[in-house]
Amino acid sequence: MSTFESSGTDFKAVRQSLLAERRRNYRCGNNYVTLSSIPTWLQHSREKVAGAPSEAAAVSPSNKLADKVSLWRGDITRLELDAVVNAANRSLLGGGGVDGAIHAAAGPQLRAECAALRGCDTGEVKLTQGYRLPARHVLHTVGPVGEKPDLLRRCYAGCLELARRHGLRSLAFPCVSTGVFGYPNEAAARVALATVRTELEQHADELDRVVFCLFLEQDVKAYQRLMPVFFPLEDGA
Ligand code: AR6
Repeated sequence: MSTFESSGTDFKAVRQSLLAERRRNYRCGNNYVTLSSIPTWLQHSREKVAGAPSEAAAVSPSNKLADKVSLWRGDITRLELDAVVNAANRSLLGGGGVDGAIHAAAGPQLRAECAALRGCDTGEVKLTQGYRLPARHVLHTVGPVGEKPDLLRRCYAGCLELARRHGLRSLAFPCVSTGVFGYPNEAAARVALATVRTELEQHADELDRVVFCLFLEQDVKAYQRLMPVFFPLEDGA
């Protein structure tokens, strides 16, 4: 019998009580969304009747990878994941859009931690705690202004790499750069999906789920159309 077992500590009960304590402090109250309530692309595709794809798949089919990604529409500050990504600016001191929403929900401790980080260059990523967010951590990345695919790719790949280095297995991306920073929506969606696909091909076992958090109707339409291109299923959906 191990020391842990012989100590009689019920680790599951301890974890549950710590989670209950954290949940009491969420800014969104009981309005949080758990990972298990978000269907994966594989689950979603099996439930709906697939229409004819408008574009050929860019990669080979993989149900395993399609079971690691999700589309979810709504406010990223409600997601109870290991991390959410913030589309920040180089000061890291907050702003409008999703950045403003994340800072408002996390509370002033987030700004204090960000202030100590001394900014972030475009294409780079920095990690903080999530404070009053349901997400335990925030990955702050600074997207490019306008259409600059290499920089946007670095944002997505950098977030996934930093997440893996810290053992964060579930994360959500907003549509980085497509708001105030003016990156065209569909072009940005292609970079996001292609980059996440490549990272998952190499590190699938280190990540449980990547959620594309969509806010605007035009992004919902673009991602729904492009998911079969970058995450095609083995049965042809
Ligand atoms: N949850 C999820 N997505 C959201 C939310 C939300 N609560 N709010 C907005 N979005 P933007 P950027 C979507 O402008 O283009 C800030 O001032 C939004 O509809 O937030 O990278 C920063 O401080 C859009 O689809 O980020 C920077 O100065 C997406 O998030 C600058 O804006 C990104 O839009 C960064 O600009």
